[in-house]
Amino acid sequence: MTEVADRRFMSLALSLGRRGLGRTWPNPSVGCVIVRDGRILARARTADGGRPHAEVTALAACDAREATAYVTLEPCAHVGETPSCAEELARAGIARVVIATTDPDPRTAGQGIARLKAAGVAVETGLGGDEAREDLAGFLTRVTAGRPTVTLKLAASVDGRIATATGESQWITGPLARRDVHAMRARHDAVLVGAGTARADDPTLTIRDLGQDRQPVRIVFSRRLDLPLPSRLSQSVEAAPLWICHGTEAPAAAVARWAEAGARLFRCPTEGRQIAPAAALQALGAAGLTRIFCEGGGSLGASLLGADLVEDLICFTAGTALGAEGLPMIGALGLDALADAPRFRLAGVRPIGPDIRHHWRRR
Ligand code: AOF
Ligand code: ZN
Repeated sequence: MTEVADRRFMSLALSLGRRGLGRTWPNPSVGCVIVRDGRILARARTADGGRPHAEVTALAACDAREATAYVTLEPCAHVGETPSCAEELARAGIARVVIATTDPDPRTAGQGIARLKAAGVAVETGLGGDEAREDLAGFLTRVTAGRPTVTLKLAASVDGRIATATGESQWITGPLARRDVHAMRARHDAVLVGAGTARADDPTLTIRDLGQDRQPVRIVFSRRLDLPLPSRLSQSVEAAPLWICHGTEAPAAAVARWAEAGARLFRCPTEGRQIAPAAALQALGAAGLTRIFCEGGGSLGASLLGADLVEDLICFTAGTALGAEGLPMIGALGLDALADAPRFRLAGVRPIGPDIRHHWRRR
């Protein structure tokens, strides 16, 4: 097989895997393509909810004897509710496996590769590795650091304001940007807002108009759990799960009321006037989340940025100016030196209707 063909099939596996982002947590969304004599026999990604694994689905769809399997993550070595993918690949008679990146899950961590090799399968690792690690960053971070990755979405005027001094903030960016935001929500496991945003906007935080059959979890950080009840969030718990991270000082009565309303509650330590963001993310990682999409507001954004917990920044800019009296899109960071400012590198820039979208990635 030529290198060009290897790259082409791995790139197909990567794009299959990307289609499952936001749909497979707590598991990674893995892509798998099975090829013989340059012809694709089967292709699959990890199923919604995380099982069956990509390899199992692909193997079930073809006779894979003497074929090559392209997988974006090392096939698993453990027997769980699905069989070990490494063993299933070997048993199916696969001759060669091309792996983009290894799986740090301690149940696999190299043992998937070892099992394949022990069974006489040729194994190559690393093709498409950078791209795979980018796509699978949420899962890899959950396994190696115990927390999900965070994408922080901002939308503001050219002078970085999200509202006038009176708090008027609706429709700064246009309808196409809003649609784009909904598509981004769909590629994350959960959507997160702070208590201020939940109170001011009374949002639903569901995905609409995209034919979406699977809703991300909705999360609110509210230190005192003083959120209005009922609200659009509480009235839509049937449509999408609602999780609330609250501080230790939240009144027991409020905790009970929200549990009654169908929310899942996480008691978190506080740091000043905020929920301690690192501790809250650890709790959410333990609950299985791998990718969180944070939509503000400014204090929550600042708290996540200040703790260096933002992997990706998506910033929409609208062609308007709101002036120094407008509300800034990021709250106080308490910085003295420029050297301490969080740094991002540009990963993409695109006009979205009348607005601009910048994608920044952590350095
Ligand atoms: C694969 N192919 O498509 C995925 C894998 O709970 P389980 O038994 O489903 O195992 C989850 C682990 O399997 C997960 O932590 C990760 O290491 C691996 N995910 N592996 O071979 C797949 N999604
Ligand atoms: Zn597996």
